[in-house]
Amino acid sequence: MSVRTTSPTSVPYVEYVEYVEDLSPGRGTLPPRAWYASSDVVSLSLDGSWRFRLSATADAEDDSFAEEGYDSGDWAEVTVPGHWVLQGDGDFGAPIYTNHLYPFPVDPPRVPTENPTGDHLRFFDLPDDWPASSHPDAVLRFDGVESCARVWLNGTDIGEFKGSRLPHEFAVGHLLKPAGNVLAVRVHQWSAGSYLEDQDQWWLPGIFRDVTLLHRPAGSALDFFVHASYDHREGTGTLRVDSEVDGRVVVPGLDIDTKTGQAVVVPVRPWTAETPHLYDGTLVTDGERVPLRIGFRTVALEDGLIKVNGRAILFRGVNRHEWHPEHGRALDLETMREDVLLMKRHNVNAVRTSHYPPHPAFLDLCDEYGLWVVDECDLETHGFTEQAWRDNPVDDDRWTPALLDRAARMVERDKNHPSVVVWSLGNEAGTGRGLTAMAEWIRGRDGSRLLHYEGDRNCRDTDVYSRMYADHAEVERIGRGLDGGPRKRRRLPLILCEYGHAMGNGPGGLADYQRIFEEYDRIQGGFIWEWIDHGVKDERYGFAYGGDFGEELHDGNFVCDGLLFPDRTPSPGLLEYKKAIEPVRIKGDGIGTGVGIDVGGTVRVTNTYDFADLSALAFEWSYDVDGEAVEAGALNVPALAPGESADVKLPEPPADARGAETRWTVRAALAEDSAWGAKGHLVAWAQLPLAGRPLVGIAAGERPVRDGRGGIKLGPAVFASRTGELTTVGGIDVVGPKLDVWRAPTDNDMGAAWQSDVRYGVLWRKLGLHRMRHRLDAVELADDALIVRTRVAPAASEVGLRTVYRWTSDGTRLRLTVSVAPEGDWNVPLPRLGVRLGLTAGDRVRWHGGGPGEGYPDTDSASMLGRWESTVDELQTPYVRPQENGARAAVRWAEIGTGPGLRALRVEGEPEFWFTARRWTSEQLDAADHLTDLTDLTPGDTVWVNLDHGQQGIGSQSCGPGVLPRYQLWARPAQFSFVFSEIDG
Ligand code: IPT
Repeated sequence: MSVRTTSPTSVPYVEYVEYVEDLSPGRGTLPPRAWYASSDVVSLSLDGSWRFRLSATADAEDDSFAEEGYDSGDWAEVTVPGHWVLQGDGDFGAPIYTNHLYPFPVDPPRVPTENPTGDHLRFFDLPDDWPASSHPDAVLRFDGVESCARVWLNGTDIGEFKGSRLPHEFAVGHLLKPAGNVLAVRVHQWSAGSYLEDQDQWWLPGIFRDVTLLHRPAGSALDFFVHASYDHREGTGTLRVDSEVDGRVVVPGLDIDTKTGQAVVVPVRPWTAETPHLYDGTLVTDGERVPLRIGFRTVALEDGLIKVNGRAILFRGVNRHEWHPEHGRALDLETMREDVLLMKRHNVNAVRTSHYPPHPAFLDLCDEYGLWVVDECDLETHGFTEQAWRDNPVDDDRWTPALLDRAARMVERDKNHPSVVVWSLGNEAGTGRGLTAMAEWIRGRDGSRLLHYEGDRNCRDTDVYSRMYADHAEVERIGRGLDGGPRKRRRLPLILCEYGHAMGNGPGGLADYQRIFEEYDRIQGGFIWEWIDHGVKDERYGFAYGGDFGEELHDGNFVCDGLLFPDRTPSPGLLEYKKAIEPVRIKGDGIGTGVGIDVGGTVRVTNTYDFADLSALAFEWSYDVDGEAVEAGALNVPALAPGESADVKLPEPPADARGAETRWTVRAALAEDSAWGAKGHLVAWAQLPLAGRPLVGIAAGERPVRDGRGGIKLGPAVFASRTGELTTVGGIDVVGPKLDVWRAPTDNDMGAAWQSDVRYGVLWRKLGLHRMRHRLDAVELADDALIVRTRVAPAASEVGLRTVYRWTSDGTRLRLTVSVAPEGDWNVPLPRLGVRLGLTAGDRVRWHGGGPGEGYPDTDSASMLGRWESTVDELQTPYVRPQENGARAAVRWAEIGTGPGLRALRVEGEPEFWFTARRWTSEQLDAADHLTDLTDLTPGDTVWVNLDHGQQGIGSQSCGPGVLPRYQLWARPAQFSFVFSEIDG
């Protein structure tokens, strides 16, 4: 073993681990090529259980384990694909979460001495059908190893590689034996490559994608490039398959049988994300038949727009990290399919593979089901922002070979996917010559797709102007072309490669973005950040996030910012997004005038797909009285072409609903089962108000009287005479109600620490809105009302809310009118404004209002008016870090009681209100860090109910703009009423 000095700091270093800090992408690997499976290539999956030994440093053990005959008897086992830190019950270290900080000293390319190193061993025999003659041509493929691996087969050192989420292949035929093969892989958590992989995610070392041995017969295809373009004027496709090895290309469905390298022009059905038509074909070489799935489409930048097949497209996208709560980034095919199906079912049409090429099978699914893909390279050097980007590898020529290697591995692997329409150089890597070199190489290799990189603000190397988290006003300005900027950029379309930060409750304002996207041609949509919460399943917490593994540096729950909860349950954010981006717009002729629709009017239906007509959808109307559909029928909507609208007549409304609130609900659903959704799956909908809700009005006949036992009686209610607080309504015990302005701040309320703009969640706590004091000024018994006067205010401040509760009754019902008059200089909006009351029992809720899920002022598009039912527990939205959640919007009335058909408290609102009920207080919710903090509470019997006149919007400030002014809840004089009664369900 030789020891030498590798750095000016004179650290003696062991040569056999020198490659770890070497800038080169690797040694011994084959040139990158297309990823494909062919029926003639016998393959042997080496996935499964591997022998495993963990060392604390890269040089703790020598490489004798790779030798044949080594006794690994006392080694542990890990599952491949997998990350060792998520296995071994804590014996194999733990995950680390940082957003952009490198969890090691920044001294590129050096990495810490503490460098967890996993030695992996796999023993295998060749299968019986393995063609002996093929040994010379066998290939060993690694689809993903984080972050650096050295490989030995049967004792021979075959090389090493970096580039975690990229494939690496070795020619191994000469080393294979029919039986008793030993594959040894040494994986280092940290390497020079780690500097290029500073994505906002868990650091998860391991062999996390498949390991496969492929035999390659003589005359196999090796590599090929399918060029399949579409001429929308002629309706023809041009197919040319370039193959490293000459052969024929056969596409029976198109009567094509031609030589590789030769172009054929035939009439075809094009591929689009909405109409993912694929033709099955075969590339036939002497030794191999490779199945092809060919999608004809042409991507171009034309008239300053991204066009596919001659038409501008609108991205309704998401950023997808690979995530599974137990397996990290080791995803199985079913999980990938679930992602694709969930996207399709929620009207998502595009995915940015943030921030690395995904498992290749995911792209097959995108081809098959139809999603536009921005395929992003495995590159991020975000941590260099901490030193003003000094020494950034992308601006240092020594790193360029590694960058080019990454670009090539992505492009070569994924070039045959019709779904991939844009290549992205990476994410948050600053700027530099290395990026330009990547862009130039990619353009030279594949001129058929566009190039993206958000960090290239001047669009020097890119084809689209890309931004992240730009606020609505700025996007609108760019839409109008008022953003200035370099000349090249002014001629380019804008996409938001990230927007709508889905951390915790939210994001808010999505529908407002969508309106802008649809209004301005130049804005071609965006990608929500992000698809799924990266919560780690954990016995202690339910789902763990940054800091839960004792990391010395971490970014907390910033890793839980997805539209799906870690277990892939859609969050309200995804439902909101689905509604905001629905591909059909349905509007009433009276919309905007407050009436929604003229009686017997028409609805205007607009097809906002880019390619599909509406023939796949069936429309239905229902006529709803007090939230219940009393009649429904089919609505005949023509199969409108993209962009077309039609006015469609609704039937005569049934006349017998006088005195009730009525509305039309129009739904567009799948007419037949499709590849991704069942017949009846709801795609788009609208509600059109007809007759408004009659006032609840009760005659205030009753007079409050002291009952001589310390109470005041008013109709069905009893109040505490000293405080004027309601204690019972009929037979129902009540605590409160009292004015309440506090909510457990959401991640979006709190905002991101680095943001310079006002963060209201921080100011709320500073002002003390979580510790409001209620001063009682008077309890007055008037002729027909009980009046309680108070002032609600936080300590140490002059601001306050004069609050008067006025109670009246008609004998059976009880009406509360709350009047609020702000005092002092309120320089923050209120979190909420309403009353909170406690009920000693109650587990079921029925309501007429928005549902079935939660809705806040800027997240209520998906909230459908109707009659809904739920348990109190099901009203809770399980945000991984607990925070305000679960409000039902626009509630007309709600009933909360015990068991179906049992006694319940009914609340009618005037006007409509936000309804929230939970088994813990807002203070307990606020104090909780994990869901288990709530479920572990000794459950009190009290159900806390918030009836809110107002709620502050949600916004997206956890990494983006705050709440739009129109959704802010500023303290203003307000008055609102509730009518309480006891009902026997
Ligand atoms: C942006 C990153 O690109 C993404 O990876 C993620 O970190 C996201 O933010 C926040 O969740 S970078 C942003 C700080 C501008």
